[in-house]
Amino acid sequence: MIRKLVLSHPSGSSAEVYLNGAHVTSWIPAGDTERLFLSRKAMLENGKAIRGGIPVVFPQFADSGPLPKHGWLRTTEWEVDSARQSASSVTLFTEDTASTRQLWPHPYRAELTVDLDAESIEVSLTIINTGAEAFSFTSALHTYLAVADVRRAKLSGLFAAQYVDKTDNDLLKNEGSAEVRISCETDRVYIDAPPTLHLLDRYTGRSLHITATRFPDTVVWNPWAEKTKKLPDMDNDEYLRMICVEAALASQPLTLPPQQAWRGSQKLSALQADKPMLAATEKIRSD
Ligand code: TA6
Repeated sequence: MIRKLVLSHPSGSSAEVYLNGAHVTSWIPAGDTERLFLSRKAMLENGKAIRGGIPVVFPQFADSGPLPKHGWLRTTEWEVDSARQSASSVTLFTEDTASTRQLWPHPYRAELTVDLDAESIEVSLTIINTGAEAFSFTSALHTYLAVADVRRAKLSGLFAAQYVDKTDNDLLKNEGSAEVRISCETDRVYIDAPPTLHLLDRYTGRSLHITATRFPDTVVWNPWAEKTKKLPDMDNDEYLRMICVEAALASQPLTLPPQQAWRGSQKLSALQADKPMLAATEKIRSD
């Protein structure tokens, strides 16, 4: 049976975390509605990757090497560290096994901590090299954010950042726009991106601050219509309801010496107070 934890904060905010993948699938800030996208067709089964929420990617981002795409932590059943669990916070962990060592011969411990506050959620991934030799890895928190209509969302903070355009032969480009908008298949790795971004859903007026720590890159992904049809765990129209803004360590692998730890995090903060003002401003601009 697939196991899920429910976190709740006295303010009324809540989050859900599946042990399969240490996968956050829901985040509802206080007085708000769902902020993470989860596909209607997501496979909520042990050993299956979940389409939506916050998949944990390690030790390989995407198909950048010989390992399974995005690694295996997203399909691994994690354990709860009961000494680090409260109503609004939890730490899960997983370690190497004989079968992971067959794929990748390195001992490790991964920990994922989810901290829920009234208007924010912070997800932190710690990788510990428990072996006697250094290893290199890439990683991401592959966050799927919910939007009412991705065509009316805009992501600010990436102006002038260099990115690898995976939909255009991996060409290196410069972001020329102050606001990234999605109007076709988008798959970009922004290299050494600014740590704080702002996502505005112009349809609802809701917005989010997205802050990454020690994940130097940002991945922006939307499969758009054609690719979505090929994804068995996503409905045809659902690409309109999501945008992935991923905290990533993707462009350059990180080398972790033996017995050392690396910790990276992504914090999402809901900006409800700005909502009426932003909605009004956006309405005036788009009229
Ligand atoms: O992070 C973007 C990406 O690497 C895309 O290229 C796309 O394939 C996406 O991840 C989803 O991958 P998945 O294996 O979950 O279908």
